[in-house]
Amino acid sequence: MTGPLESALAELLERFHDGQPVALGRAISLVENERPGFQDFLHEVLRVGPRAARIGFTGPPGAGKSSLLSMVATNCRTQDEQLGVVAVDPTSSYSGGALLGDRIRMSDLATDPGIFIRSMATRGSLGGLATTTKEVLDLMDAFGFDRVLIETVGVGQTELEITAAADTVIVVLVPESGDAIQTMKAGLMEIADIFVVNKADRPGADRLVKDLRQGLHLRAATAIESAPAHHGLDLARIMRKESCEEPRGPGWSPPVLSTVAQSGEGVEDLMDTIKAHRFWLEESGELEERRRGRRKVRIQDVVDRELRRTAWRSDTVLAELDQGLERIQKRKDTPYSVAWDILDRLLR
Ligand SMILES: Nc1nc2c(ncn2[C@@H]2O[C@H](COP(=O)(O)OP(=O)(O)OP(=O)(O)O)[C@@H](O)[C@H]2O)c(=O)[nH]1
Ligand SMILES: [Mg+2]
Repeated sequence: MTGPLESALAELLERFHDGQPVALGRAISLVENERPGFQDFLHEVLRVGPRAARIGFTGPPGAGKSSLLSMVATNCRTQDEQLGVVAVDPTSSYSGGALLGDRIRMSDLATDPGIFIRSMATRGSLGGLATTTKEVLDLMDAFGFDRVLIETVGVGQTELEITAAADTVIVVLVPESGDAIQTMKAGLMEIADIFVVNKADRPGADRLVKDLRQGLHLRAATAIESAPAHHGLDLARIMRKESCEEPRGPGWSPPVLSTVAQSGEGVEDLMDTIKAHRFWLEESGELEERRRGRRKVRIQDVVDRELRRTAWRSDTVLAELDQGLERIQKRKDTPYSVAWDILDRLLR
């Protein structure tokens, strides 16, 4: 681990630093498939950055995440920004281009050489997949895009975790996706920096906007009231953020916008809000704090992954597991005692 790169990877790294999209594509495959040396490669890549503004779009299926992302991307392209786009599909077993013209309505973007689009499936397997996706985001970031846009369907823990890899999280809701209470229950309230009620051309949109605003108000009030009892530190942070004398500036309360992604209505407002949030992130120190939090999680993730790998690829451990099963059968052991023996050997 973290030794010198093997020559093929060193060459790939050179082309990656050179800004060749083909090299980025290869690097992503290397990481996605966890091929030998992928972590050494990431180690080299992460020596710089992060630099890109990362914007995540999440929300229920069909809310218009892709449509909105396309609008935002098109808008950024008029400023001549270079963009990376990652679309995460939690249900599909396909990966790569298979998703593109199909579920993800971004075909207009796909032909623009200033945009690099990658679709990934999370395949629903256990563990590690969110980490891989976040590593792909790091690759996109390090490649030098001005912005990296991420789309995930907000359905589960993995997707929320991936969303946390964005600096600005946009939660896209629609009148059909249920009321504000459901949104709170789904954990979307906690992660949103900006709420967008899309499909504002349909009935019920105004109502949802109103309810969301009310819900956010209530939540903010309760957070401050209940903070001293359980979260002394959090309260200190909130107070500090709200004090005018502090250099860190005031906190951010998620605005609720409405859009019609198809026609582009409200997209300009959204762009302004994204910029305002970026400004706040940088000025308040929150950006650095979020990045620090992400680094911590990454260290933990890599340790977890390596422990798992080391364990289940070791012949000794596998033999011990087999012998343990025999002993359990003879009532001399339990799964716990066998597990402890294995851990003992690993960590010795
Ligand atoms: N009426 C109306 N339809 C919209 C609007 N925005 C998107 N749609 C339509 O809603 C459907 C879903 O849009 P997508 O952008 O694919 O939604 P998504 O959230 O990316 O969907 P998944 O990735 O499949 O979860 C498409 O048929 C869009 O044309 C809108 O503002 N109003
Ligand atoms: Mg989509």
